[in-house]
Amino acid sequence: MFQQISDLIGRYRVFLITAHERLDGDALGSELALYHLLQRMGKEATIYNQDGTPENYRFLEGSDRITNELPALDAFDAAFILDCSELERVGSEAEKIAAIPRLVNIDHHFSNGGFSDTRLIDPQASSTGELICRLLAHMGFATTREMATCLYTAILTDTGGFRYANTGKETLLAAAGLVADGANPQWISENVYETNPPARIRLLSAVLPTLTIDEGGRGGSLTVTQQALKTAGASPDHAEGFVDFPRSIRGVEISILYAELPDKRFKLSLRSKGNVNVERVARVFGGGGHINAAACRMEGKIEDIHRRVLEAVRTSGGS
Ligand SMILES: [Mn+2]
Repeated sequence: MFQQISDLIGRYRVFLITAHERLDGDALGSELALYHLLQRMGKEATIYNQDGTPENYRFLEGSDRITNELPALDAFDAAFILDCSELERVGSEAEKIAAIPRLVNIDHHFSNGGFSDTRLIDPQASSTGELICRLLAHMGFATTREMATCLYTAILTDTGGFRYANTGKETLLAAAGLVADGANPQWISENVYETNPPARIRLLSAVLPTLTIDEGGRGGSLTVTQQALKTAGASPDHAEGFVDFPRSIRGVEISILYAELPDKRFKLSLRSKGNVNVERVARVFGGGGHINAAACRMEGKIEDIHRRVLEAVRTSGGS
């Protein structure tokens, strides 16, 4: 796998790099590390993402050169599709990107079915960033400080700050290698985790009083209303990650974030711990997702919605 990818990089010249919609640190860090590698090898590389780069990742070198407008695709020899288990994950331009003559998929999701001929897939890896580290080692290419910073960010964020079950010995060794190559853990963590805009914290303070704890302490929820957004001078993006607050409470296994949409409907984000399946709960209301993370949309008054969701948790959630 490594050799195939390294041969392909050697043989061709113009590369597209892309990743999934709703970007995270792994997607961006992996894209930018690969971008820096290709540039240093004298190749032409363009990063295209459907969605914009979240503010807290704009410290990564090269992030200002990412485009959100699909470039003319006939110029590309090959495309790297990073951190995607399916090609569709890149967003609405997936079909056009699929027409690039060679696709290379680097990914670590369990559900990856192998949509490209050339691929590097290992569900045991913590992150796509960790796989790029292995690729660099195989190619014998020195990791520069900027590449190390991007890859450390990828691994840091996909392991939830080295806390999740995917944090293993290999992960920590890879991270240690990146620190040796110039990544600064404290500076990176500060940029990723401690650069909240004040509006986000104002929104949090408006939202925390809506906390509910139900089902004998197993279920927790928060509600973001349009009014709260207005009061805090915040945008819906600022509530990203709020669903983790109820989930962080001792004993809570299912966490729900209700976000009111301008059309009065609610967008639900559901998270769970361990074997508790929130995908089945979301499916009851026409949504979907994974065992531990799912979403759906519902209409009605928040009290009624909450009651219906708890009922669904009782009948279809749980382990
Ligand atoms: Mn990832």
